[in-house]
Amino acid sequence: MAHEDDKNTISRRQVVGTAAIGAAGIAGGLGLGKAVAPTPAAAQAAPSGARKTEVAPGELDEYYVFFSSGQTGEIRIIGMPSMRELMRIPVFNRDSATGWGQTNESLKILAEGLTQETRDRLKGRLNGVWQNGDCHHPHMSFTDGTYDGRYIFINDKANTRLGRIRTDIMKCDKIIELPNQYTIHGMRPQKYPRTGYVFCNGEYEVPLPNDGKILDDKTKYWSMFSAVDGDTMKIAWQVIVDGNLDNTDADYQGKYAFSTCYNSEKGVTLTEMTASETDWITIFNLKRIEDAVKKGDFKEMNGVPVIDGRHGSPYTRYVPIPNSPHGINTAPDGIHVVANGKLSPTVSVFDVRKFDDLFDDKIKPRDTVVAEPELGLGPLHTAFDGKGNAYTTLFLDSQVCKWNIDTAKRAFKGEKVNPIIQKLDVHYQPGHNHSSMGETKEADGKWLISLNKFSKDRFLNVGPLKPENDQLIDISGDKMELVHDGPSFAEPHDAVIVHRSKLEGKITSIYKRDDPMFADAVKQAKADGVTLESDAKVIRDGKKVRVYSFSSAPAYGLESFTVKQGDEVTVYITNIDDVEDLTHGFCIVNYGVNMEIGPQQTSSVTFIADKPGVYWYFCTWFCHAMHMEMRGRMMVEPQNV
Ligand code: RUQ
Ligand code: CUA
Repeated sequence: MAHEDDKNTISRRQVVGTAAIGAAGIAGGLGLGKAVAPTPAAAQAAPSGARKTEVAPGELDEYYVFFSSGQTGEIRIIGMPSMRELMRIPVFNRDSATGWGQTNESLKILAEGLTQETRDRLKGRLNGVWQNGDCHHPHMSFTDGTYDGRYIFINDKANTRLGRIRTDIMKCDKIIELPNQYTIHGMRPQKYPRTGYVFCNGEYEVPLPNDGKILDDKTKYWSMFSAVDGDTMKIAWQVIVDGNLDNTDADYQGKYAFSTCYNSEKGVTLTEMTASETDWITIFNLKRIEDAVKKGDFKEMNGVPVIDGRHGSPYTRYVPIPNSPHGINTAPDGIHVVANGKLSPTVSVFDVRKFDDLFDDKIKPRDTVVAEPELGLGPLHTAFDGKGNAYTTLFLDSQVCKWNIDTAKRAFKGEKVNPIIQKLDVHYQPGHNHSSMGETKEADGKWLISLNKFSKDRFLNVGPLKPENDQLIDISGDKMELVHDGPSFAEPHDAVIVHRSKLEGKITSIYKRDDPMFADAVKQAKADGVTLESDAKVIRDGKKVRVYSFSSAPAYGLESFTVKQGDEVTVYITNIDDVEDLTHGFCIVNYGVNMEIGPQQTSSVTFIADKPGVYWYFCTWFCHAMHMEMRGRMMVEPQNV
């Protein structure tokens, strides 16, 4: 097979180096137990840095940072450079404050994109929706190579879902579960001409269909690459690949997407997965795949056109690179793509312009590699400053390495030059990093965040579970300078840094009454002859009771309502306050109910009135001097009265 031959063209130096690192890394448990001690000089960079991060009271930050939150399942918005947390957006989690995962509006979003199979599995339990998620990669939608301020996308590795956040209200509005795939790890939106596709990597290999008929025969396990239409949030097509898929990125030409593979062996144990000295990146030819869908060169699986992209197919190419690559990042120059070696101390730099020739079989896969600098131990992700420099996290070395792409290319051709410019200690063990506007063609070279997996001694001790440490680094000068330590709860994997100009004028403070988020409530009210903004009444429909109320600080439209034990009660509250920052809540004591109702929003929740008695409901958002008095009674009559 073609790729076998290509492996031999990787230089012996790299292979030997890779072997040593791979063995040492695994033997040392990937070095987790032994953090490299920080150099005191680097650790003491804070005083001069503190002023750079200062955003005076009342002043606004220059950037929005959208952080994923790993197994917490939400998105967090942080202002930069102050690193103040501004908001949390629940997506795959259940949220006590906002009622996400409990209100009818959020349950609809959480449930409607699930596959029929999952919906059947969840019928009658867990509110019909998954309660957990694992968010890794938040990314904004693009137009013409830069952020367009429409959406934020986020993957759920745990339950194979893709979520979308509307930036006008900063709430999740769509979630889709991908069929034929188990996990979404790498996720990136198409950069050009626009998003367009959102690419989703299936990391774990499984038998397809995964119905229990094949269990332990790993030769029949496959990974899937998926393209979701970011506008409709429907799946467009999938590609079956050899090996597995870790991280992914797209080009600035709209022609290719590419993913790293760390398990080309298709092993199922650590030893098997790391057996080979080389793995590969997989390149996807979007035009050819679209043509195949049109021509019908696919198999339909669960309603999705699935294309065969294994070795020998016209739709993909596999480029062998050293051991178990992880992150893959396209440079803002639109030309270079960096795959990060993880178990190899190298990163591999590709020239996307060569991919055309590769697909036309005019060159060999390894001919697309234009540099392969050795940077240090455990390279995981690379960010860019738009000035030709790259910043790679070194997990095992606990450092960020700044290096020059052009110098690396010259060194690859044999010139005696050193691409490495500076190594900065970070604390400790960085995974992702991200530079300001760095994944767009408008990378501005001002800031870098290093998302460190371990904080150890950097903060007051809070017990066995420590925060992570997201460190802010000033990269505007010749030297990187560490300026801020930022603790964070489980477990931001990644973040994107968006200049505030990309969102200016796009974010609203007051809901529009025709917002699709609560269109169902509006429809139901209309059917019931109720005006949500002014009516306060109870409508009985057999054992179903619909309670319509509004809220206006500091009172609810209904001072009390009465239902019968066993009724299925739906409460609709419309916040008629038309004032910025005047959110109300609705919580029923000992009924486990709470929700957020923003200005001009309608929220609803459904529950069974299972216990008779008097239950006060109250407002949970401090809205008025008489917020404490903003309450009323739900009276539940016993069944046999
Ligand atoms: S991965 S630490 Cu889930 Cu983005 Cu690299
Ligand atoms: Cu309304 Cu507090």
